Amino acid sequence: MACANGSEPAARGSSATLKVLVAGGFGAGKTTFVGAVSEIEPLSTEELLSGLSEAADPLDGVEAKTTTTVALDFGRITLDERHVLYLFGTPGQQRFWFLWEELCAGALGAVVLADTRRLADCFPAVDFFERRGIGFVVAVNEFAGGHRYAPDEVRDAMGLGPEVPVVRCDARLPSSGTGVLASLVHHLLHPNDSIRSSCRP
Ligand SMILES: Nc1nc2c(ncn2[C@@H]2O[C@H](COP(=O)(O)OP(=O)(O)OP(=O)(O)O)[C@@H](O)[C@H]2O)c(=O)[nH]1
Ligand SMILES: [Mg+2]
Repeated sequence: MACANGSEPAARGSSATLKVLVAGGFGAGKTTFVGAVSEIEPLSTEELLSGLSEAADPLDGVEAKTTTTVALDFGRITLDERHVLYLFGTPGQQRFWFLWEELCAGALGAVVLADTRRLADCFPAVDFFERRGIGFVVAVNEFAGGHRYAPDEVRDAMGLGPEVPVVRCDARLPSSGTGVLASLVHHLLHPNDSIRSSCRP
């Protein structure tokens, strides 16, 4: 398994760092997800949304949103005494997408958060990871008031292959986020499994 620096896991006695990206469309819940699962106070780079940015990234469905990530989110999970997982949340607004290239260096895999009220917003993240051969899972963040779709309905709407896990989550809940990460690890270890999960992590 590759590590954050692209090398093999460290030898017995030393530690290995693993890097996972949390991506998705504007306002899909990336910062919330990283903050919920991180064992440390997450690093976030939130700035107030301006009226000008709303022209480029409409707030339809996320009207309560007042800030946006302008660089990255960063969190950490210690898996055991030798393995530490670093989580990097990507910025959602299109004008910051150039940062994704830097953020994905050495990434093991990715979580693509989807908001079914604005499903197309996560297509660029799916394309980004597919083009780079980075394994990912799609986690449908179920917002209050949004229609609850079955994972296979989301898979079909997104044109995903059967091997890409689609799971449902609540980005605010640590247990739910951990379940999503477990799905990702399973997918990375068994990329050809035809997973058609309908379980909520
Ligand atoms: N009801 C509900 N609200 C959520 C959930 N996840 C996130 N939110 C709220 O949705 C808003 C957007 O969440 P963020 O975590 O900032 O989204 P983001 O994807 O990081 O946004 P950008 O960085 O601007 O692209 C916040 O007000 C969250 O509190 C969820 O699962 N359910
Ligand atoms: Mg954010």
